[in-house]
Amino acid sequence: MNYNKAEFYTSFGKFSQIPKSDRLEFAFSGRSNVGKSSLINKLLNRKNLARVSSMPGKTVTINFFSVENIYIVDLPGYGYASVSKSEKRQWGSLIGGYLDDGSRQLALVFQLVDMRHPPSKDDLMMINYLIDAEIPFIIVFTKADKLKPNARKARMEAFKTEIPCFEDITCVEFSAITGEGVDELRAIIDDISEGAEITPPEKLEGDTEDEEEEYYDDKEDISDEPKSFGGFLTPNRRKN
Ligand SMILES: Nc1nc2c(ncn2[C@@H]2O[C@H](COP(=O)(O)OP(=O)(O)OP(=O)(O)O)[C@@H](O)[C@H]2O)c(=O)[nH]1
Ligand SMILES: [Mg+2]
Repeated sequence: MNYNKAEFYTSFGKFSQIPKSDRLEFAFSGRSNVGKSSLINKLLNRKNLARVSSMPGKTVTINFFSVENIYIVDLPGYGYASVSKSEKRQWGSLIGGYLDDGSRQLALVFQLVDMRHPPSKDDLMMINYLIDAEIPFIIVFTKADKLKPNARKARMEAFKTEIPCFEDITCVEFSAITGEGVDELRAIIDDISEGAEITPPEKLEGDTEDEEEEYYDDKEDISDEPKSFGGFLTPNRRKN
């Protein structure tokens, strides 16, 4: 994938505004200020394509960036203390609507966690949600440049007990300053997007009875299986 070909596509403030999915989507989730926009800029080799906020929590929009045949999706950050109740509600229905929409071709969620601190309550809520909803995800530990080697080792050790199903989750250590981890993230996206079959949205609606039947047959085949793309499987709590 040529990440230099990225363009800002569009921004949505309401779930109902988001058009049907016509490409694989890779979404970046995490609390406000964790470094989502910085990571996306690094990934796409751009200084300020995804706006890095000086005022965290101010923008409650989902931002789509187009790269070749995929979308990179910058989700609004959560957990910002001075956000009003109505803004929190807006956030909840936007993110909830997006992640719950089974018709989207959501290939993978990158759940960002600040490497310097234990995961927040909201981080754990997101991780538990992703596990329970069987949405494939990996964890990206951000701001790796801010920790000295010993402190970093200690944090990585602590995450093993702080994060549920840790041993089953793929983790990448990342820094937007040094670029550590960016090749690994690109390789993950490349792997998934090269192997995936894209379903155009018209097909989902079923123009003919046969096509519709075929679509529902397909759905039945996978209904009992956790969602999986390119080898990333969400951890299955029930086996524990
Ligand atoms: N040292 C260091 N600073 C970082 C890194 N990533 C982000 N930052 C800084 O952290 C702050 C927040 O970064 P953003 O990328 O705007 O965070 P965000 O998750 O997009 O925040 P919201 O859009 O509010 O949800 C900025 O001041 C960045 O410069 C990193 O890897 N290392
Ligand atoms: Mg941001």
